[in-house]
Amino acid sequence: MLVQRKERFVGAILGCAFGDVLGAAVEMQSRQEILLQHPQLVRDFLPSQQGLGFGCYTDDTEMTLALARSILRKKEVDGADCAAAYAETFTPERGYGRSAVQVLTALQQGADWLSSGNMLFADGSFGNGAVMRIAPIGLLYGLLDHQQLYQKVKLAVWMTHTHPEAIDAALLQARAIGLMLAADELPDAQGFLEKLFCFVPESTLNVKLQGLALLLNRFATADEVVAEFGCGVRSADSWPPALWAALRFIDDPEEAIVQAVNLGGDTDTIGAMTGALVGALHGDQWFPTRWYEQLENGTAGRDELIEVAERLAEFSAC
Ligand code: F2R
Ligand code: MG
Ligand code: MG
Repeated sequence: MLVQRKERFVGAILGCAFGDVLGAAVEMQSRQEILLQHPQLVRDFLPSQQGLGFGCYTDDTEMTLALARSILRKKEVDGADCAAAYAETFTPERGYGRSAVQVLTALQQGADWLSSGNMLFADGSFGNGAVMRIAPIGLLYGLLDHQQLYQKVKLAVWMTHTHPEAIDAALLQARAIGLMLAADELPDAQGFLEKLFCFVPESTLNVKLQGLALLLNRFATADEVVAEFGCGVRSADSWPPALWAALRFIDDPEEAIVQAVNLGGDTDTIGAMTGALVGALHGDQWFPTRWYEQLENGTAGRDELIEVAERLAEFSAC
């Protein structure tokens, strides 16, 4: 498997956007509801349920793009600048979480990024808004040692997510993206999970990873994955299913994203996380034409996502 590095950066960023758009139209519908309406599974973009234009992405991709832009302008992960970038980019119509809306509005009004992450929840948000946007960190820094990667992740998410579960999920997704980017053959699922177990031995997410390993080992069905994790907005409920889809359908990136979205629940976000993982492995040669052509391409659309991904790849080579 000889996919070039730059193509993998593009694959991860566009993979995130494809999963986001594919899932957005059915976000928060259960798997049963989706299957009732789409017995052949959701495989094509659908009209938005939030009044966004056809093919438009949501907060998942918007925040990923904002994080990438911040890193490119500062040439490092700068917490204050990340917060400014999220606030500048914030488009409420793209469907943000309740706490995220409050925090980003406060940041626009000059709130301190070091304390903004505890505005709505005293213990911080455990929502998946940190892990959904972490692809740029995974691509650039995913193979750093634990402490170094933890610091980068924390700087990128602290202004919105201070809960340990949200930070650990983002840390694991960043590591997983780094491992996908570095792989020169299709990773074996159990070996891949072993590397993640070792990375966060103390995290509560390790229990989830062990459950995931058992499900993958016995080729469990999508229904069983939903029963095990729930697939809701909580980081621990949605990131393991995204990793499941990526590892279970590791040789078929399009199918991985389709299966991720059709789990139901937080579909755009599960799709975005799976898309970033499989894109970092497979690069940009697998994109379904219909997704590629229908992804929004105005300001901050497809072409800009590709350009930013390529600039990240160039930055990573410096
Ligand atoms: N929010 C959505 N989609 C539904 C909105 C659709 C749209 N507004 C419409 O107009 O129809 N999607 C996006 O939000 C998720 C990412 O959320 P994030 O950034 O983590 O936000 P937040 O607000 O921090 O957390 C989300 C919810 O989780 C619960 N929660 C979090 N921490 C909690 C805690 N410590 N205690 C109790 N509950 C907690 C709350 O219900 C939060 O609102 C992604 O799905 C993205 O696509
Ligand atoms: Mg979203
Ligand atoms: Mg979502």
